[in-house]
Amino acid sequence: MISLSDPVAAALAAGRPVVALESTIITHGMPWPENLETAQAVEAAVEAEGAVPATIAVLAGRLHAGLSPGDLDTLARAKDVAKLSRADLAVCLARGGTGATTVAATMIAARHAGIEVFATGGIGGVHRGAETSFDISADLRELAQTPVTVVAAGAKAILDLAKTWEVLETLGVPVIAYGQDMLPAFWSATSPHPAPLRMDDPRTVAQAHRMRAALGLPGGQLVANPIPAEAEIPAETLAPLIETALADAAARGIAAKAVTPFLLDRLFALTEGRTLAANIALVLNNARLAARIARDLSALPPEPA
Ligand code: PSU
Ligand code: MN
Repeated sequence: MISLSDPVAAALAAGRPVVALESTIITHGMPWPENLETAQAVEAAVEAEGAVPATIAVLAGRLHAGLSPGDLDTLARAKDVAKLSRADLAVCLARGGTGATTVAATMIAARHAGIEVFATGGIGGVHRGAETSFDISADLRELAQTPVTVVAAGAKAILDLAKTWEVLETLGVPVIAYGQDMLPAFWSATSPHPAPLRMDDPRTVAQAHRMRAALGLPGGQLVANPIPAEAEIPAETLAPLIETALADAAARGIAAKAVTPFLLDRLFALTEGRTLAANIALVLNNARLAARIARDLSALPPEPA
C-alpha cells in the first residue's frame, strides 16, 4: 500500500524514531521557492534531532512515506496538484493520480506506515461562519480516530478558534499546550484560550500517546507548540488583515478546499511576506519537537500489536 524510502524503512524496522511530514503545506500552503526550501529545512531539522523524516504524498498512484530529493523538488514545482484529505486519498490512488496530503490524509498514511508522530504548521479547524457554511476541516475528525500525535502551532488564526477547540473537546481529542497555559494561535504565540492540558517535556507526550493505546482509545493527540517569540506576529496586527482576507474570500465566492489556501495566500500579500516567515519558523520549531517526542517514544516499550 505504501512505498517507504530506504531510510524510513530501515528506521521503522529497527524501532528508531521517524517523523511524518505533510505535503499540502508544500503545494498549497507556501509559494515557490520558499515551499521547497522549507520542506528541505524541515527534513534537516528532524534529522538534526536524531529522527528520520517521512514526507508523505501520492505520486503517480503510489502512496509514499519519505520522498527522494528529486520527488520533493518535482512536487514543490508542480502546479494544480490535488489536495487530498480523507475523502480523496483512495480515489487519487485508484486513478493513478498525484496529490499532496493534508493533515487528515497524512495521519492516515502515517498510521499505515507505523509512524506515530507527525509535524505540521497548523491543523485545519472550524471556519468562521461555520454556523452557516458548515465548513469544518476533516482534520478534526481524523484526530479523533487515527492514533498519531500531531505537533502543530495550534489551528490557523483565520479560523474560529473557540469553536475549533470546542469541537476537539467534544471529539475527545487531547489538546496539549506545550510549555505554557494558553493555547497558541499559529502566527501568535498565545491567545485568550486557556489550554485544556499542558505538558512541558516530550517524554510526557510520548507516555500519554502509549497510554491511549494501552486503554484502547482510538485517535491521536494534538500538541499545540507556540511559535518562537522572536518570530511571532501579534494577534492585534493580524486581526484586521484576517478580516480583509475573509471579506475577499466571501466576495470571490471561495468555498470548500480552496478556502484555506486562498486565505494563506491573501495574508502573505497583505503582510508583505511576514506571515510566510512566521509560518516557516513555526514549522521548523514543530519539526524539532516532534523529533524529540519520536525519540522518547522509541525508548518506550512499543505499542502492543
Ligand atoms: N499548515 C500550514 N499550511 C497549510 C496547512 C497546514 O502551515 O497549508 C494545510 C494542512 O494540510 C491542513 C489543511 O490539513 O491546510 C487544512 O485544509 P482544510 O481547512 O481545507 O481542511
Ligand atoms: Mn474546509
